[in-house]
Amino acid sequence: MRHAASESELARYRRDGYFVRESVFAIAELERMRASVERVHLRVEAAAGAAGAAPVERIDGKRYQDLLGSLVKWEWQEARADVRSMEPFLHLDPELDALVDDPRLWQPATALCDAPFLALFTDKLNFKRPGGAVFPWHQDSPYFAFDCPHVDRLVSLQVYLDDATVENGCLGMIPGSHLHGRLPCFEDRGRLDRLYTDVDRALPGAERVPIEAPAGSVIFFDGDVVHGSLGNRTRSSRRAFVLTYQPAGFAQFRRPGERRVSCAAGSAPPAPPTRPAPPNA
Ligand SMILES: O=C(O)CCC(=O)C(=O)O
Repeated sequence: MRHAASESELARYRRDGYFVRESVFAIAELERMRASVERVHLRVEAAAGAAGAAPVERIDGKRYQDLLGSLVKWEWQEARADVRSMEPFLHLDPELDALVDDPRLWQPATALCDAPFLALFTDKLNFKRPGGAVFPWHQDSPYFAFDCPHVDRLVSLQVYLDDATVENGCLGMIPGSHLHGRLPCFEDRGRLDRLYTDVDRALPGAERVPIEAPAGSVIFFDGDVVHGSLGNRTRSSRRAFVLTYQPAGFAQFRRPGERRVSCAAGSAPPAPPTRPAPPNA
């Protein structure tokens, strides 16, 4: 498999809980993806304004809404009509959906999931518009564990659609935090805010590494690694999407049925090696 994770990437994943591949997607591909995600944003805005739209629900003071088969989280500031994130989103655009089958994304994940064939677990689109709020430190596994008995076999990846810097709120990681399993959260903080990791208590003095990387870079990460991001202090968006893979044979998290990764000819995992015959057979 041409795009499989290398030994050094696997070692880094085991040690730090993540590794980064820079500039996996070319500019022309990114332009198409950006256009697609902006079309999705426009559709969500239109759906929110349509008669009969599902009501906005407030959880821990933040706005959530079920629109177009997606759980939409609006930007935290009350006056903003920007989507902060939405899960899932691939069902709204066939070109984006085809990314699930892109060998540059699924092939590195096979060894990380310890499975030769994969399916999609969930997909999420994050728009971090100018002024967009922080994403507090958290692990994904406590959230996935609500509806997944094999949470330790999930692997996520984030694709940057724009150059990501500290100023525009790139993803940040706490290397090695996955080795501690599920970490203490803020149990006194509401329904969803309680899922954020209490880093100062759980990992005092831990190093927090900003993942600055060009658009088109991909970060592969473990569900237990603590990650988050700062607010966007620039005048342009920092958009990204996250895919989470699982071994084949399981249904999706927030969509019905299995979405199996399709291995196109030439990109399928190799057949297991045939054992040499014993010398005197
Ligand atoms: O993109 C970000 O700012 C953080 C995203 C994230 O951690 C998540 O969606 O769980």
